Amino acid sequence: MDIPVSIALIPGDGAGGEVMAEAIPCLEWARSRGREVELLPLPYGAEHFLATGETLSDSAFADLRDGCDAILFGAVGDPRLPDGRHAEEILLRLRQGLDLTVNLRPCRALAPGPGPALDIEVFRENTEGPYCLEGSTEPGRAVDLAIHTEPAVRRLLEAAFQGAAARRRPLTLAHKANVLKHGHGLWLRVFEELRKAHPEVTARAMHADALLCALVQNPGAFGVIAADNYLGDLISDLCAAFIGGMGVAPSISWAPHRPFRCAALAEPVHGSAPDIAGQGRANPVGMILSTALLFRHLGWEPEAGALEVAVSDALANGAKTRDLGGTHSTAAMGKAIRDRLT
Ligand code: GGG
Repeated sequence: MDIPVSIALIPGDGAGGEVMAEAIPCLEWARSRGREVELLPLPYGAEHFLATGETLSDSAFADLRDGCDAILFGAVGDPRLPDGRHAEEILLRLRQGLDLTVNLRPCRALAPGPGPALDIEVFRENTEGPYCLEGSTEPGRAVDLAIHTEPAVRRLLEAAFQGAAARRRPLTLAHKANVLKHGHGLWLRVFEELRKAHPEVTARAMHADALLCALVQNPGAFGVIAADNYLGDLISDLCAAFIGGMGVAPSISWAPHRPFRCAALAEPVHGSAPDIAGQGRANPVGMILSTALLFRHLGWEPEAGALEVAVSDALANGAKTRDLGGTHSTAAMGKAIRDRLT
């Protein structure tokens, strides 16, 4: 018998809980097909912090790091906690503490449409850049440090080159090395080295501003885009708009060098959406497609593909939440997708 895969479930805040409720039956469906999986629901988020004072304690982090194989995450962010500290101490700590360098945000047309089929994968570095949380606020002056280290840059770019080679897609590096000479200079140097080592990949580097302009004008011309944490965040959010918005955009982060047992975290791109949370209006597609990415990461390709087909088929047959112009509730959308799983 296989050793069960242990997956921690952290719904987090707001709409995170509602979309997680639609992902859990997909995990149970995989189990019903013989996948050995153990689910570990965990309470971390605003409600837990307000009740206990705990965001993610050192021992809770260590339990996750050493005791599970992957995390399925909803969203963090709560208007009652406007400084966002709990979000940093939970989500950024998991991304950085588990060294989840590679954040993949695929962006594919979900249902057939009139235009050219969109098929972009953004590889975003996930632990460094200006999101390293180092800086200061002084009277009249504020500093956010952006740190880029060669091992993380190299891991991200290696993954992007491998992704581009596997899917025979062109690779574009987004950078601003004309201004950010040190950090993005490092990105350009490593990119150039890997470009020579991967002659099978058509690869080019572009200034991010020119790239964004070209992306809006002709998204079909792009395949894989690699970027640092900040640019990757923004570029992938723009890409999400091409396929229906943040509600449908999935992501998975992983540590290719596997420093710990827990080496992956899948989550929708969207946040906790406090404006619609608790109303059954959140779109579960981003969360369910993130679950599919997790299945693929675990080597469960048949289940990953079936889930993606079920989402496309549900959308193509008119099942849509309000953000896509439909009337389905979160639960009805989740059911429409699950009904297509055999
Ligand atoms: N699943 C991604 C996530 O939770 N990101 C955090 C975030 O964007 N929080 C802001 C918010 O929820 O408004």
